[in-house]
Amino acid sequence: MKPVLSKISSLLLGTTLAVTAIHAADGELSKVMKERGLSEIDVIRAAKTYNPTGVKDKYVVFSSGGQSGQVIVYGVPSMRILKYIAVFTPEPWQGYGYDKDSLAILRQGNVRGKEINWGDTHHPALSEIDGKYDGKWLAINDKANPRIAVLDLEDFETKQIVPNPVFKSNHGGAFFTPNSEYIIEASQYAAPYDNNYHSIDDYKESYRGGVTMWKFDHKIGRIKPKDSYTIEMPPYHQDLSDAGKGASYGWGFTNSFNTEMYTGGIEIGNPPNEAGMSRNDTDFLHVYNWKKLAEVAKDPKNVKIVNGHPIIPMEVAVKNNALFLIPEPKSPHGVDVSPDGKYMIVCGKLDTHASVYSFEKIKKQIDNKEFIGKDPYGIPILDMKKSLHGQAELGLGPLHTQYSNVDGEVYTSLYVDSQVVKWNYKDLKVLDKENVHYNIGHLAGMEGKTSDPQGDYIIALNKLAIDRFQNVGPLHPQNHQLIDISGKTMDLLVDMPLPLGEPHQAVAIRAEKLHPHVRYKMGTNSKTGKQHIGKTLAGQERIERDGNHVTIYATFVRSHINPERITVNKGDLVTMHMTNLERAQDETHGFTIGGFDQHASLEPGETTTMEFVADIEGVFPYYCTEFCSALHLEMMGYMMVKDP
Ligand code: CUK
Ligand code: CUA
Repeated sequence: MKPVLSKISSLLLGTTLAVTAIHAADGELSKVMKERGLSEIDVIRAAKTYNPTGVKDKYVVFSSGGQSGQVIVYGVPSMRILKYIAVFTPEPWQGYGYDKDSLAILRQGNVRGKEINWGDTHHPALSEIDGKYDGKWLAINDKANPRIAVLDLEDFETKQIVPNPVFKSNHGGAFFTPNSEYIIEASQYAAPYDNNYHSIDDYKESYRGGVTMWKFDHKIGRIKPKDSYTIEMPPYHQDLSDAGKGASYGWGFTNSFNTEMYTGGIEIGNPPNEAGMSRNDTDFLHVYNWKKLAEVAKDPKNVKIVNGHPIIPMEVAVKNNALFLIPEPKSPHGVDVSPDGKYMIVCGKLDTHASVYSFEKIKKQIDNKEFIGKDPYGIPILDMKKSLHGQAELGLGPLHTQYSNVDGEVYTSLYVDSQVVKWNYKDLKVLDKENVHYNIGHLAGMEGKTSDPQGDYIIALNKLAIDRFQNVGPLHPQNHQLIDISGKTMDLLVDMPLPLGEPHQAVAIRAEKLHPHVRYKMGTNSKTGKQHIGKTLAGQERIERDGNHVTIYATFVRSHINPERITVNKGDLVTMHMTNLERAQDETHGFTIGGFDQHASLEPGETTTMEFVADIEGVFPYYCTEFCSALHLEMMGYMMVKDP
């Protein structure tokens, strides 16, 4: 036992005193290891992820919540969950979607006038300055109802949802350009831009893919739809994207599949043609100069307007030397730009190789107008071989790649082999493989796709863990596995079950870069960041009536809701502005009135509004829902609804 104990102690504390203390605990440690069946390496791994109470994590991870429509926040290396952020779906604790102000955010996401309370989040993205995370904003896409949401990392709340006016699904977002000038959102399944019926027989003529470049105002953290544009692309299914940086600054890269333009084409009762979407040997990497196209889009002559949104037609993009195709391995997943922007690594599920494209080689062909032909839509095609730095044989089902702090060293997920492979994309040599739990999709490095990757860890994002945790029925938890990459070989440290939707992608940032505030300026509408129209200070509480509209200006402070009695007539519209007057940072109050499907969470200093029609007669106690003081239960009142 001695060697491992001193290893652990120096790992943990590194002082002679500590060594002595741990040696004193020798007997206890051996006993625990024996009782729990732990090996020495288990204990070391545990020590590498254990945070004693009060100790905080080095990194903060923002993970897609998949079908939950949320974002999950957790710490690394402890893998402790810190928050679920409601984005595309109502969230009861935070009152998201249950009070008027947050409902207004959720309803920004209406699609063609329809209320959508569901989302399929895939790819979170942190805002960047000079290709590095700045800890200010987070964006995430909803694949199902193509939308992008923007979250503020000052309070970890959703501030804006922008539906895509022309796409019918997306997958290639969200990705920030290196100075957060734009957020890239590429479509997924080709569909008509307008909202009309188009026969599938007209697929090649009227269905389209595309990439929307959402103009982002980094200062205020909002997308500006009016200054945004979409690059029309052929009806291939567009896929994951990435923004060039450094050497490739100004360019964007988007994968695609189904360049066969297979649309089923079957009669009911016949088996589908499995090879339909996999007939070709390659698909196309789309390469576009968003910087140039942003200028092109400013001239109204260059765009066509669909659903009020400017589209740059393919021929205009081609004429401006700003759109090209390069063959890429079939059914690609990730296109991942290197920290210096000189290389793009593309992996396709149906090819055992990772393909490393050289931007220099691509640029040379573009500058020399050296093309091997055009696709059916007139887009110039570059030679694949001439664009490649090289290929590396990694294994079965390579998907996504993350960079580390060691030059040339990358980590790629292998879906079919259920492995993470460490390799060098410059000399194309495989260095190590680590078995992970099956069904790995993305993997997350620490700032692993910025111009300043940190190394340290890789998180394998695995789907549906059938045997790693207690059986909780046929729907299984997801599994995020933390891997130590600081050594010569990888070492899998710990599994974390996540009982939310598919993990898809996660992004990790150094915790020291985040500076969330702990309370709001008194009377703030957290959704807008501005002073709330319903801000109410102590002594200003009142109930106003205007016809059948009753407006209540209420305050919350331990341990009273003021007013404590509200009488309204059946059928009245009730608007209740609520201000939490507290200054202490953990004095959140909640508010609900039973029977009206209302709930609000009021953080210190926050004002929020709930609004409902008092359409049933009776007596309705209302109360604070957060255990806020010894007199929390007493923090209540009555709403009486009478039939006039
Ligand atoms: S992902 Cu969206 S299908 Cu490989 Cu980015 Cu999971
Ligand atoms: Cu306020 Cu409980």
